[in-house]
Amino acid sequence: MPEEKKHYSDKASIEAYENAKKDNILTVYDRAEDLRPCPIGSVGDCCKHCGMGPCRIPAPKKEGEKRKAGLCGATAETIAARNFLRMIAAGSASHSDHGRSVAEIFLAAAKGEIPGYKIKDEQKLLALALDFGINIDGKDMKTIAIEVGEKSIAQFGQQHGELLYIKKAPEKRQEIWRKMGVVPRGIDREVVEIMHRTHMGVDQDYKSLMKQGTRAALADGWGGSMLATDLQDIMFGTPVPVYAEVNLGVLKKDQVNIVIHGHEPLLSEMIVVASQDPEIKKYAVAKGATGINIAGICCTANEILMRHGIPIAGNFLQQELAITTGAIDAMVVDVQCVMQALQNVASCFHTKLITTSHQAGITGATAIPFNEHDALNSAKAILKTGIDNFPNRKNVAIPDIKSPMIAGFSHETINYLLGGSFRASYRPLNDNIINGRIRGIAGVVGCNNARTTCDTNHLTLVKELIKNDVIVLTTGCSAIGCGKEGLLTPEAAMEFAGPGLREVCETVGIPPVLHMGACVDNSRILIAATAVVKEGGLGNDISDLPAAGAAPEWMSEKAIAIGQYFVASGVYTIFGGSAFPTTGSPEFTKYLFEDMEKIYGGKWDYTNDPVEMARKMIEHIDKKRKELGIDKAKGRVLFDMADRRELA
Ligand code: NFS
Ligand code: SF4
Repeated sequence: MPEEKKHYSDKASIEAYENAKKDNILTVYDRAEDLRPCPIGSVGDCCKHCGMGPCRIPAPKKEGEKRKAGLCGATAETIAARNFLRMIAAGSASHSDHGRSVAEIFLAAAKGEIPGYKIKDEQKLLALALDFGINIDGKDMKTIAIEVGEKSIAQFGQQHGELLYIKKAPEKRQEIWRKMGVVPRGIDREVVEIMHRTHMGVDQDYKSLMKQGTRAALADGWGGSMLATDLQDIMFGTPVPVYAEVNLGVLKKDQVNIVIHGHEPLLSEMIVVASQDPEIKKYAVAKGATGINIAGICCTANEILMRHGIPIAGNFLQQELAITTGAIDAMVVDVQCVMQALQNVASCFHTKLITTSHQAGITGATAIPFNEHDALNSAKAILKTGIDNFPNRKNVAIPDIKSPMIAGFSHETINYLLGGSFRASYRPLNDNIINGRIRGIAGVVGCNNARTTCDTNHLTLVKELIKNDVIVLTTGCSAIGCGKEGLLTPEAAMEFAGPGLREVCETVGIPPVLHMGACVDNSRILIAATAVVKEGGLGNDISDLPAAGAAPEWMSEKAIAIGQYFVASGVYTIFGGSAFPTTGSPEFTKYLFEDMEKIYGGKWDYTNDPVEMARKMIEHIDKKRKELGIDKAKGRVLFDMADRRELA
């Protein structure tokens, strides 16, 4: 048995977890103690793609012993690669199906078929129309929006040619993809082709398999995810910096607490609107509450945080704990990362678990299917269910702990903040990278994993990076973890950042860790990286940048899809968590961890030690600085007055 590790690192969760324990309520870490991961499956050595298996083929214990193959003869490499591809398929499908839902609502909204949704960011609509090659001359907004909506939906079912977004990548990147034959045709097609090629007895060569894995992952990052982000921004507004609070302490004792959990902002946007309706507020007061408090969990939380400053109750491993406070009157879920254990925990309290997606049936939960044609009333019905439940509360124990944070760093906002309103640009960022005040850029993203202490890998890594003058872009549950720790404030620069990064943060007034949104918003990081390339002076491809990516506590299949599209976009990408899902096959793993770099300029890596992870990322950043010839500029460079004027 490994030594007992701490489960949570933040005080609110520790308190809530101990309370739950006292009441004999078991949550994810208790189950983790009871159920060990399979050592064979966790490293990719098990195939169950046909009825002759599952075939489990761990590496032989004795040296010189021949390794077994599956009944069909599938080797360890093929089995590990097929498993890896199916994770990419599931991850890409999840992000992209989210994107599809958004696109469908977008088109209906553009046509004026669904009241409640409209175009908020016309500027971004026009920019996207141009990206899509739509002629906008003399057309009104409605016509343009309809054309953008139709083109967007067509991206999913397109059978030939290239995804439209591919053209947003640096030229050199596009050439690499074309040369390798991995430019996605249509989003759905690439996912389906993975399922076909990983069926028993089809693709039997890991290099060939990984080509398709890459193509589907690119269809996610430069397809489904990017569409989701852009269309959401156009409908709900492109995020700008916003102040909010995070952690279980955002729940309120005297108000109706409605917690929104999952991933799609389509309904939650409406819930936010509905919660401000005077009639609904009155209804809550009539039931004895002083108001309605909306809070979020996971990526839906990030979506409504970014656009409205709605507080966040917690990240992935806090979902059950939030209910154990006894203060949640309704937890409203849609899709992805919603633990099946929630209903069990909810049944120990008064909490109503409400499932709103026709895609997510949840045994025991209340189903209130979201009807986009009558979105506001759907939202009101959900709120009323929560309000009606408020008087049923019993014991309430909310940890009085929360942290302030600034979120809302879209690519457009960063551009504006750095360059100023007269000439928005990444120039100052590039200059500060070149002169060495900023050593490099890191994307730290992704999940929490109950096989590690919640948030610890993220926080240790992020602190190491900013201490070494690496600016951090963050999304997903990682961003929420950083928020809890106070890293998403400008003050964090004073406390944790190295001298160069601190100076830039102070001058511009930004945190050293920038919250860029939900996991689909990793596409914002791709666009930001491309903007840095296009600004000039740092090479001509993403792979030239002093940049690296990490998912220090990965757990979901979506994380694997994200990892692969970052690698294929030229980024050194390192994962942490209890295991990496291919290490059972050393040859295939070497392909991912070494050979990929020769093809794409980016590669995978893995360590569960966050300090080591930081070291490796910084080493990569320094290598890139050297290749760019900007390694000499390092060291402390003070701002002179001209610099300050330039930045301010
Ligand atoms: Ni990303 Fe967001 Fe969190 Fe992981 Fe799940 S919520 S989409 S998958 S656990 S970061
Ligand atoms: Fe075993 Fe091959 Fe069937 Fe997989 S496909 S379960 S390796 S026989």
